[in-house]
Amino acid sequence: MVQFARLLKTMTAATLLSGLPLTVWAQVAAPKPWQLNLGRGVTATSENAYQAHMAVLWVCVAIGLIVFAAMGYAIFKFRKSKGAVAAQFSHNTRAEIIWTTIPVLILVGLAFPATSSLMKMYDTRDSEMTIKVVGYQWMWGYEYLGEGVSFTSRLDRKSEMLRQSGKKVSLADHPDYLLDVDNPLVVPVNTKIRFVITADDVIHSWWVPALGWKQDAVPGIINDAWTQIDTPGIYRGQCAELCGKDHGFMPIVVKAVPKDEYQAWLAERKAAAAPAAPVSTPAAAAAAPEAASEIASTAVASEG
Ligand SMILES: [Cu+2]
Repeated sequence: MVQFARLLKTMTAATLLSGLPLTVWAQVAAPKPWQLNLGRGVTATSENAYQAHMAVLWVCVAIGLIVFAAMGYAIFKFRKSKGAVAAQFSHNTRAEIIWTTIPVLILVGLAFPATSSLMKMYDTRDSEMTIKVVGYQWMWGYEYLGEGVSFTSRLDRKSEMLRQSGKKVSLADHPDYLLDVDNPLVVPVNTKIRFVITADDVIHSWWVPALGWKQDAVPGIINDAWTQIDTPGIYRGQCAELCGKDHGFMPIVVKAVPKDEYQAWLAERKAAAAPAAPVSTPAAAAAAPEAASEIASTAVASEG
């Protein structure tokens, strides 16, 4: 029994030690070849998801170590060649209470941080700007609500040409093959941005892993989500809902830039925006009256 206690102590120490270099495993936003762990992302949402994932991982590691060590110990210690005789009881109320209560407590303990993260994830209040995202077969439409700026974003020409060529594409041909677009979504850093997401034809899903969420784009329905990126950079993603033959060829590129750079870009875009057709669908306008009225008031303002 003393041996077993010592074993447990060693295992606990090993588990704690292995838990220490969490930061060593920190990942940058873009996935690396042979990356094993979940990426850390660049938003509070992705950080929460990462921490929840690591907490669950280490709980599983600890349970795994305890269970397999106890099993190994029992197999070795109570082996037949040592004359061990199996016990014949079939019920033990105390053991049953223990092995029900402990897992319930572990699950409740894990549910608390997960639930609070989920609640934060769905809280789109106090956002400073809104971008409407519309999924099309097979590209994305972006509209900066109230700014009169909208455009479509589709697979870049170089990826398209390489893909049509039928050759085996290497990193040297295109470092961001199938993950680059003609018009990236430009957003300011340190700004809470609300996204309203819908689709025009079939269900798509807007997914940029570094932001820590994905959201379905469903025709006739407006889903919303938010993000706040603190590190300038380029973050890439893809459509994450099988949407037809070119599902794999409608990537997403988010370019997060400092606020003044964003304002300059927006001004340039506004100036260049000879009246481009807004990427509005009747369904979207019906489901988001405040968005529609915002567009209407912008239109009135620009007419007057
Ligand atoms: Cu799609």
